[in-house]
Amino acid sequence: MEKKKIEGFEHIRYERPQLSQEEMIQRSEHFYQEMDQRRTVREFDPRPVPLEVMENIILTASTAPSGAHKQPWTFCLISDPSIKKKIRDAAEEEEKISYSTRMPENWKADLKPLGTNWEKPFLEEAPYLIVVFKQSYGLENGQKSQHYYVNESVGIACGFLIAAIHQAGLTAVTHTPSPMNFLSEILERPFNEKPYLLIPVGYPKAETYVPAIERKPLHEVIKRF
Ligand code: IYR
Repeated sequence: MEKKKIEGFEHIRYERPQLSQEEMIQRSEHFYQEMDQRRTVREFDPRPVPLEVMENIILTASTAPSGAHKQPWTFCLISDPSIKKKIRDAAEEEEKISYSTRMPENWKADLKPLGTNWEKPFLEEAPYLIVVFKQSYGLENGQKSQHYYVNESVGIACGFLIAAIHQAGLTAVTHTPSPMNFLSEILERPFNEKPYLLIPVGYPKAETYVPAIERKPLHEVIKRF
């Protein structure tokens, strides 16, 4: 591997294969078509998923860029049914209050087409739950260190995670119980970590239906200058 020091720090040569324009167009179109097939799925088949697949998905998420390369994330991977049950019970307790008193009517109206409610059977049905924690600061041997752009970094990593789940032929739901401090307690996470997203992963249940909703067309999401 070709190496060189820049301002005293080791660098390695980086190259990407040069693609022809046609190949770039074809590959970007193909990737877009593939990602456009992704749908949030809230009903899972209990069929087990190989652990290696889950590890690869998490490794992919962990390739995301992060502020000062601090990689301020922890992915808790849960398959233990008793922990899933604890999470479901705690999430439903919060969601019951959210749906009955915390969420305003317009919010609930916006969710009507998605058919969500306080009940979260997917937290027990999905073969795996991934709970993503953001590390607000680093903590090693009791020493604090600064992390930068933590929300941006962890958000990007979750995007990679969701893309990798889809690419593996699996489905997920991006679940955000609120508040979700119960996850820190159940999973006994240290003080520097805060729950960010809860993502059940698995095969979709046989005969799954998803809401007939559309994505914005190009002209609505792009402004050219
Ligand atoms: N956290 C709740 C409510 C909810 C909120 C939004 I914004 C969604 O897009 C979906 C659900 C729940 O998980 O049910």
